[in-house]
Amino acid sequence: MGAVLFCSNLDDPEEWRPPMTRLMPDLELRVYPDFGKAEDIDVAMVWRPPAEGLGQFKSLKAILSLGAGVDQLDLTKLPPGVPVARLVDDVLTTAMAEYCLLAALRYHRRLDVYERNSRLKKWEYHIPRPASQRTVGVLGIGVLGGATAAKLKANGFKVCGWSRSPKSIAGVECFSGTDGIYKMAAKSEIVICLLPLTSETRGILDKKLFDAMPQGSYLVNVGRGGHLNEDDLLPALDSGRLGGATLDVFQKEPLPQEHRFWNHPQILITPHVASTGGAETAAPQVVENIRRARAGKPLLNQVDRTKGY
Ligand code: NDP
Ligand code: OXD
Repeated sequence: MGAVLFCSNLDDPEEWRPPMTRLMPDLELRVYPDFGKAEDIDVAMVWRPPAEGLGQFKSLKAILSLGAGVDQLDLTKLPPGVPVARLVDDVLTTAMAEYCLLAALRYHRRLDVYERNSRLKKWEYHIPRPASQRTVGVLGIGVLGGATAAKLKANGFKVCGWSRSPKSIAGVECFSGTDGIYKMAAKSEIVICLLPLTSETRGILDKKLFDAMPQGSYLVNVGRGGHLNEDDLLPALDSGRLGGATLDVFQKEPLPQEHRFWNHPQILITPHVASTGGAETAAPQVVENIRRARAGKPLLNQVDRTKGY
């Protein structure tokens, strides 16, 4: 029986050990860098791989991401042929939909404006519009984008979505393909990015997209910092092309103290907390994947290493 490597600078292995051991009593969980003999390790649970990579673990049968995203693993540098799985967790999914609804409602009900006005003691009315007159566009309608679209819909918004493959989702106007994103943007007063970061989606939140959105629209980025062209955002906000941006993810995290985003009155920053998974709820799929890897079976939530998500 092999051992499982746990390697993360963000996650606490002692939160994972009890729920995993309950399901797999003979589990041997070894925490990086105290993993003993490298050849014992047959499964790696990682947020980011160690700096030297995972190449020394010659018996590796699976790499299990501790996140829903896998870009932080840099798939191109992982040992070839080893299957990679990501987390799909109801707690994480619900939290993400909740965050996106909150961000959309904040703009919809102009709380961003009232936050600024209250600091200026400014009494100014903005007559609310019904949510049914406001369209929210969701970039990426997979697990998280799909749940977010459903939550927005349930709260009365008109919802559009963009994905790589064409989709049909009741109550959501679906777009795909390279021109689909601009067609969707043209309708969307709030655009939420829930794409995975790949070579195709890097820098996708750029001037071209902002120019396609209605004047004064809002951006919510909960995908990855690499989706946003940072140099394009500030002129878009300063010119009024965009009315505001809610950013949870950044090219460099934590966001450096000197970064221009911190002081911008129309940017709301949250520290990559839009959603997190729970060890308790995610442990069953991780344990199932350890079993599957050892039995040579396909993994749950297996990533397509060629597509990058
Ligand atoms: P999924 O793989 O379930 O969904 C991804 C969606 O993006 C799919 O609809 C996919 O299209 C679409 N997509 C991918 N590439 C393209 C492309 N080139 N053009 C158009 N659409 C594309 O991922 P999740 O929903 O689970 O997660 C999305 C991302 O959310 C993660 O990768 C991660 O970066 C981020 N995240 C952020 C968190 C935070 O706290 N801020 C927490 C967790 C995740 P198709 O359906 O056709 O494949
Ligand atoms: C994830 C994240 O990918 O927290 O799970 O960003």
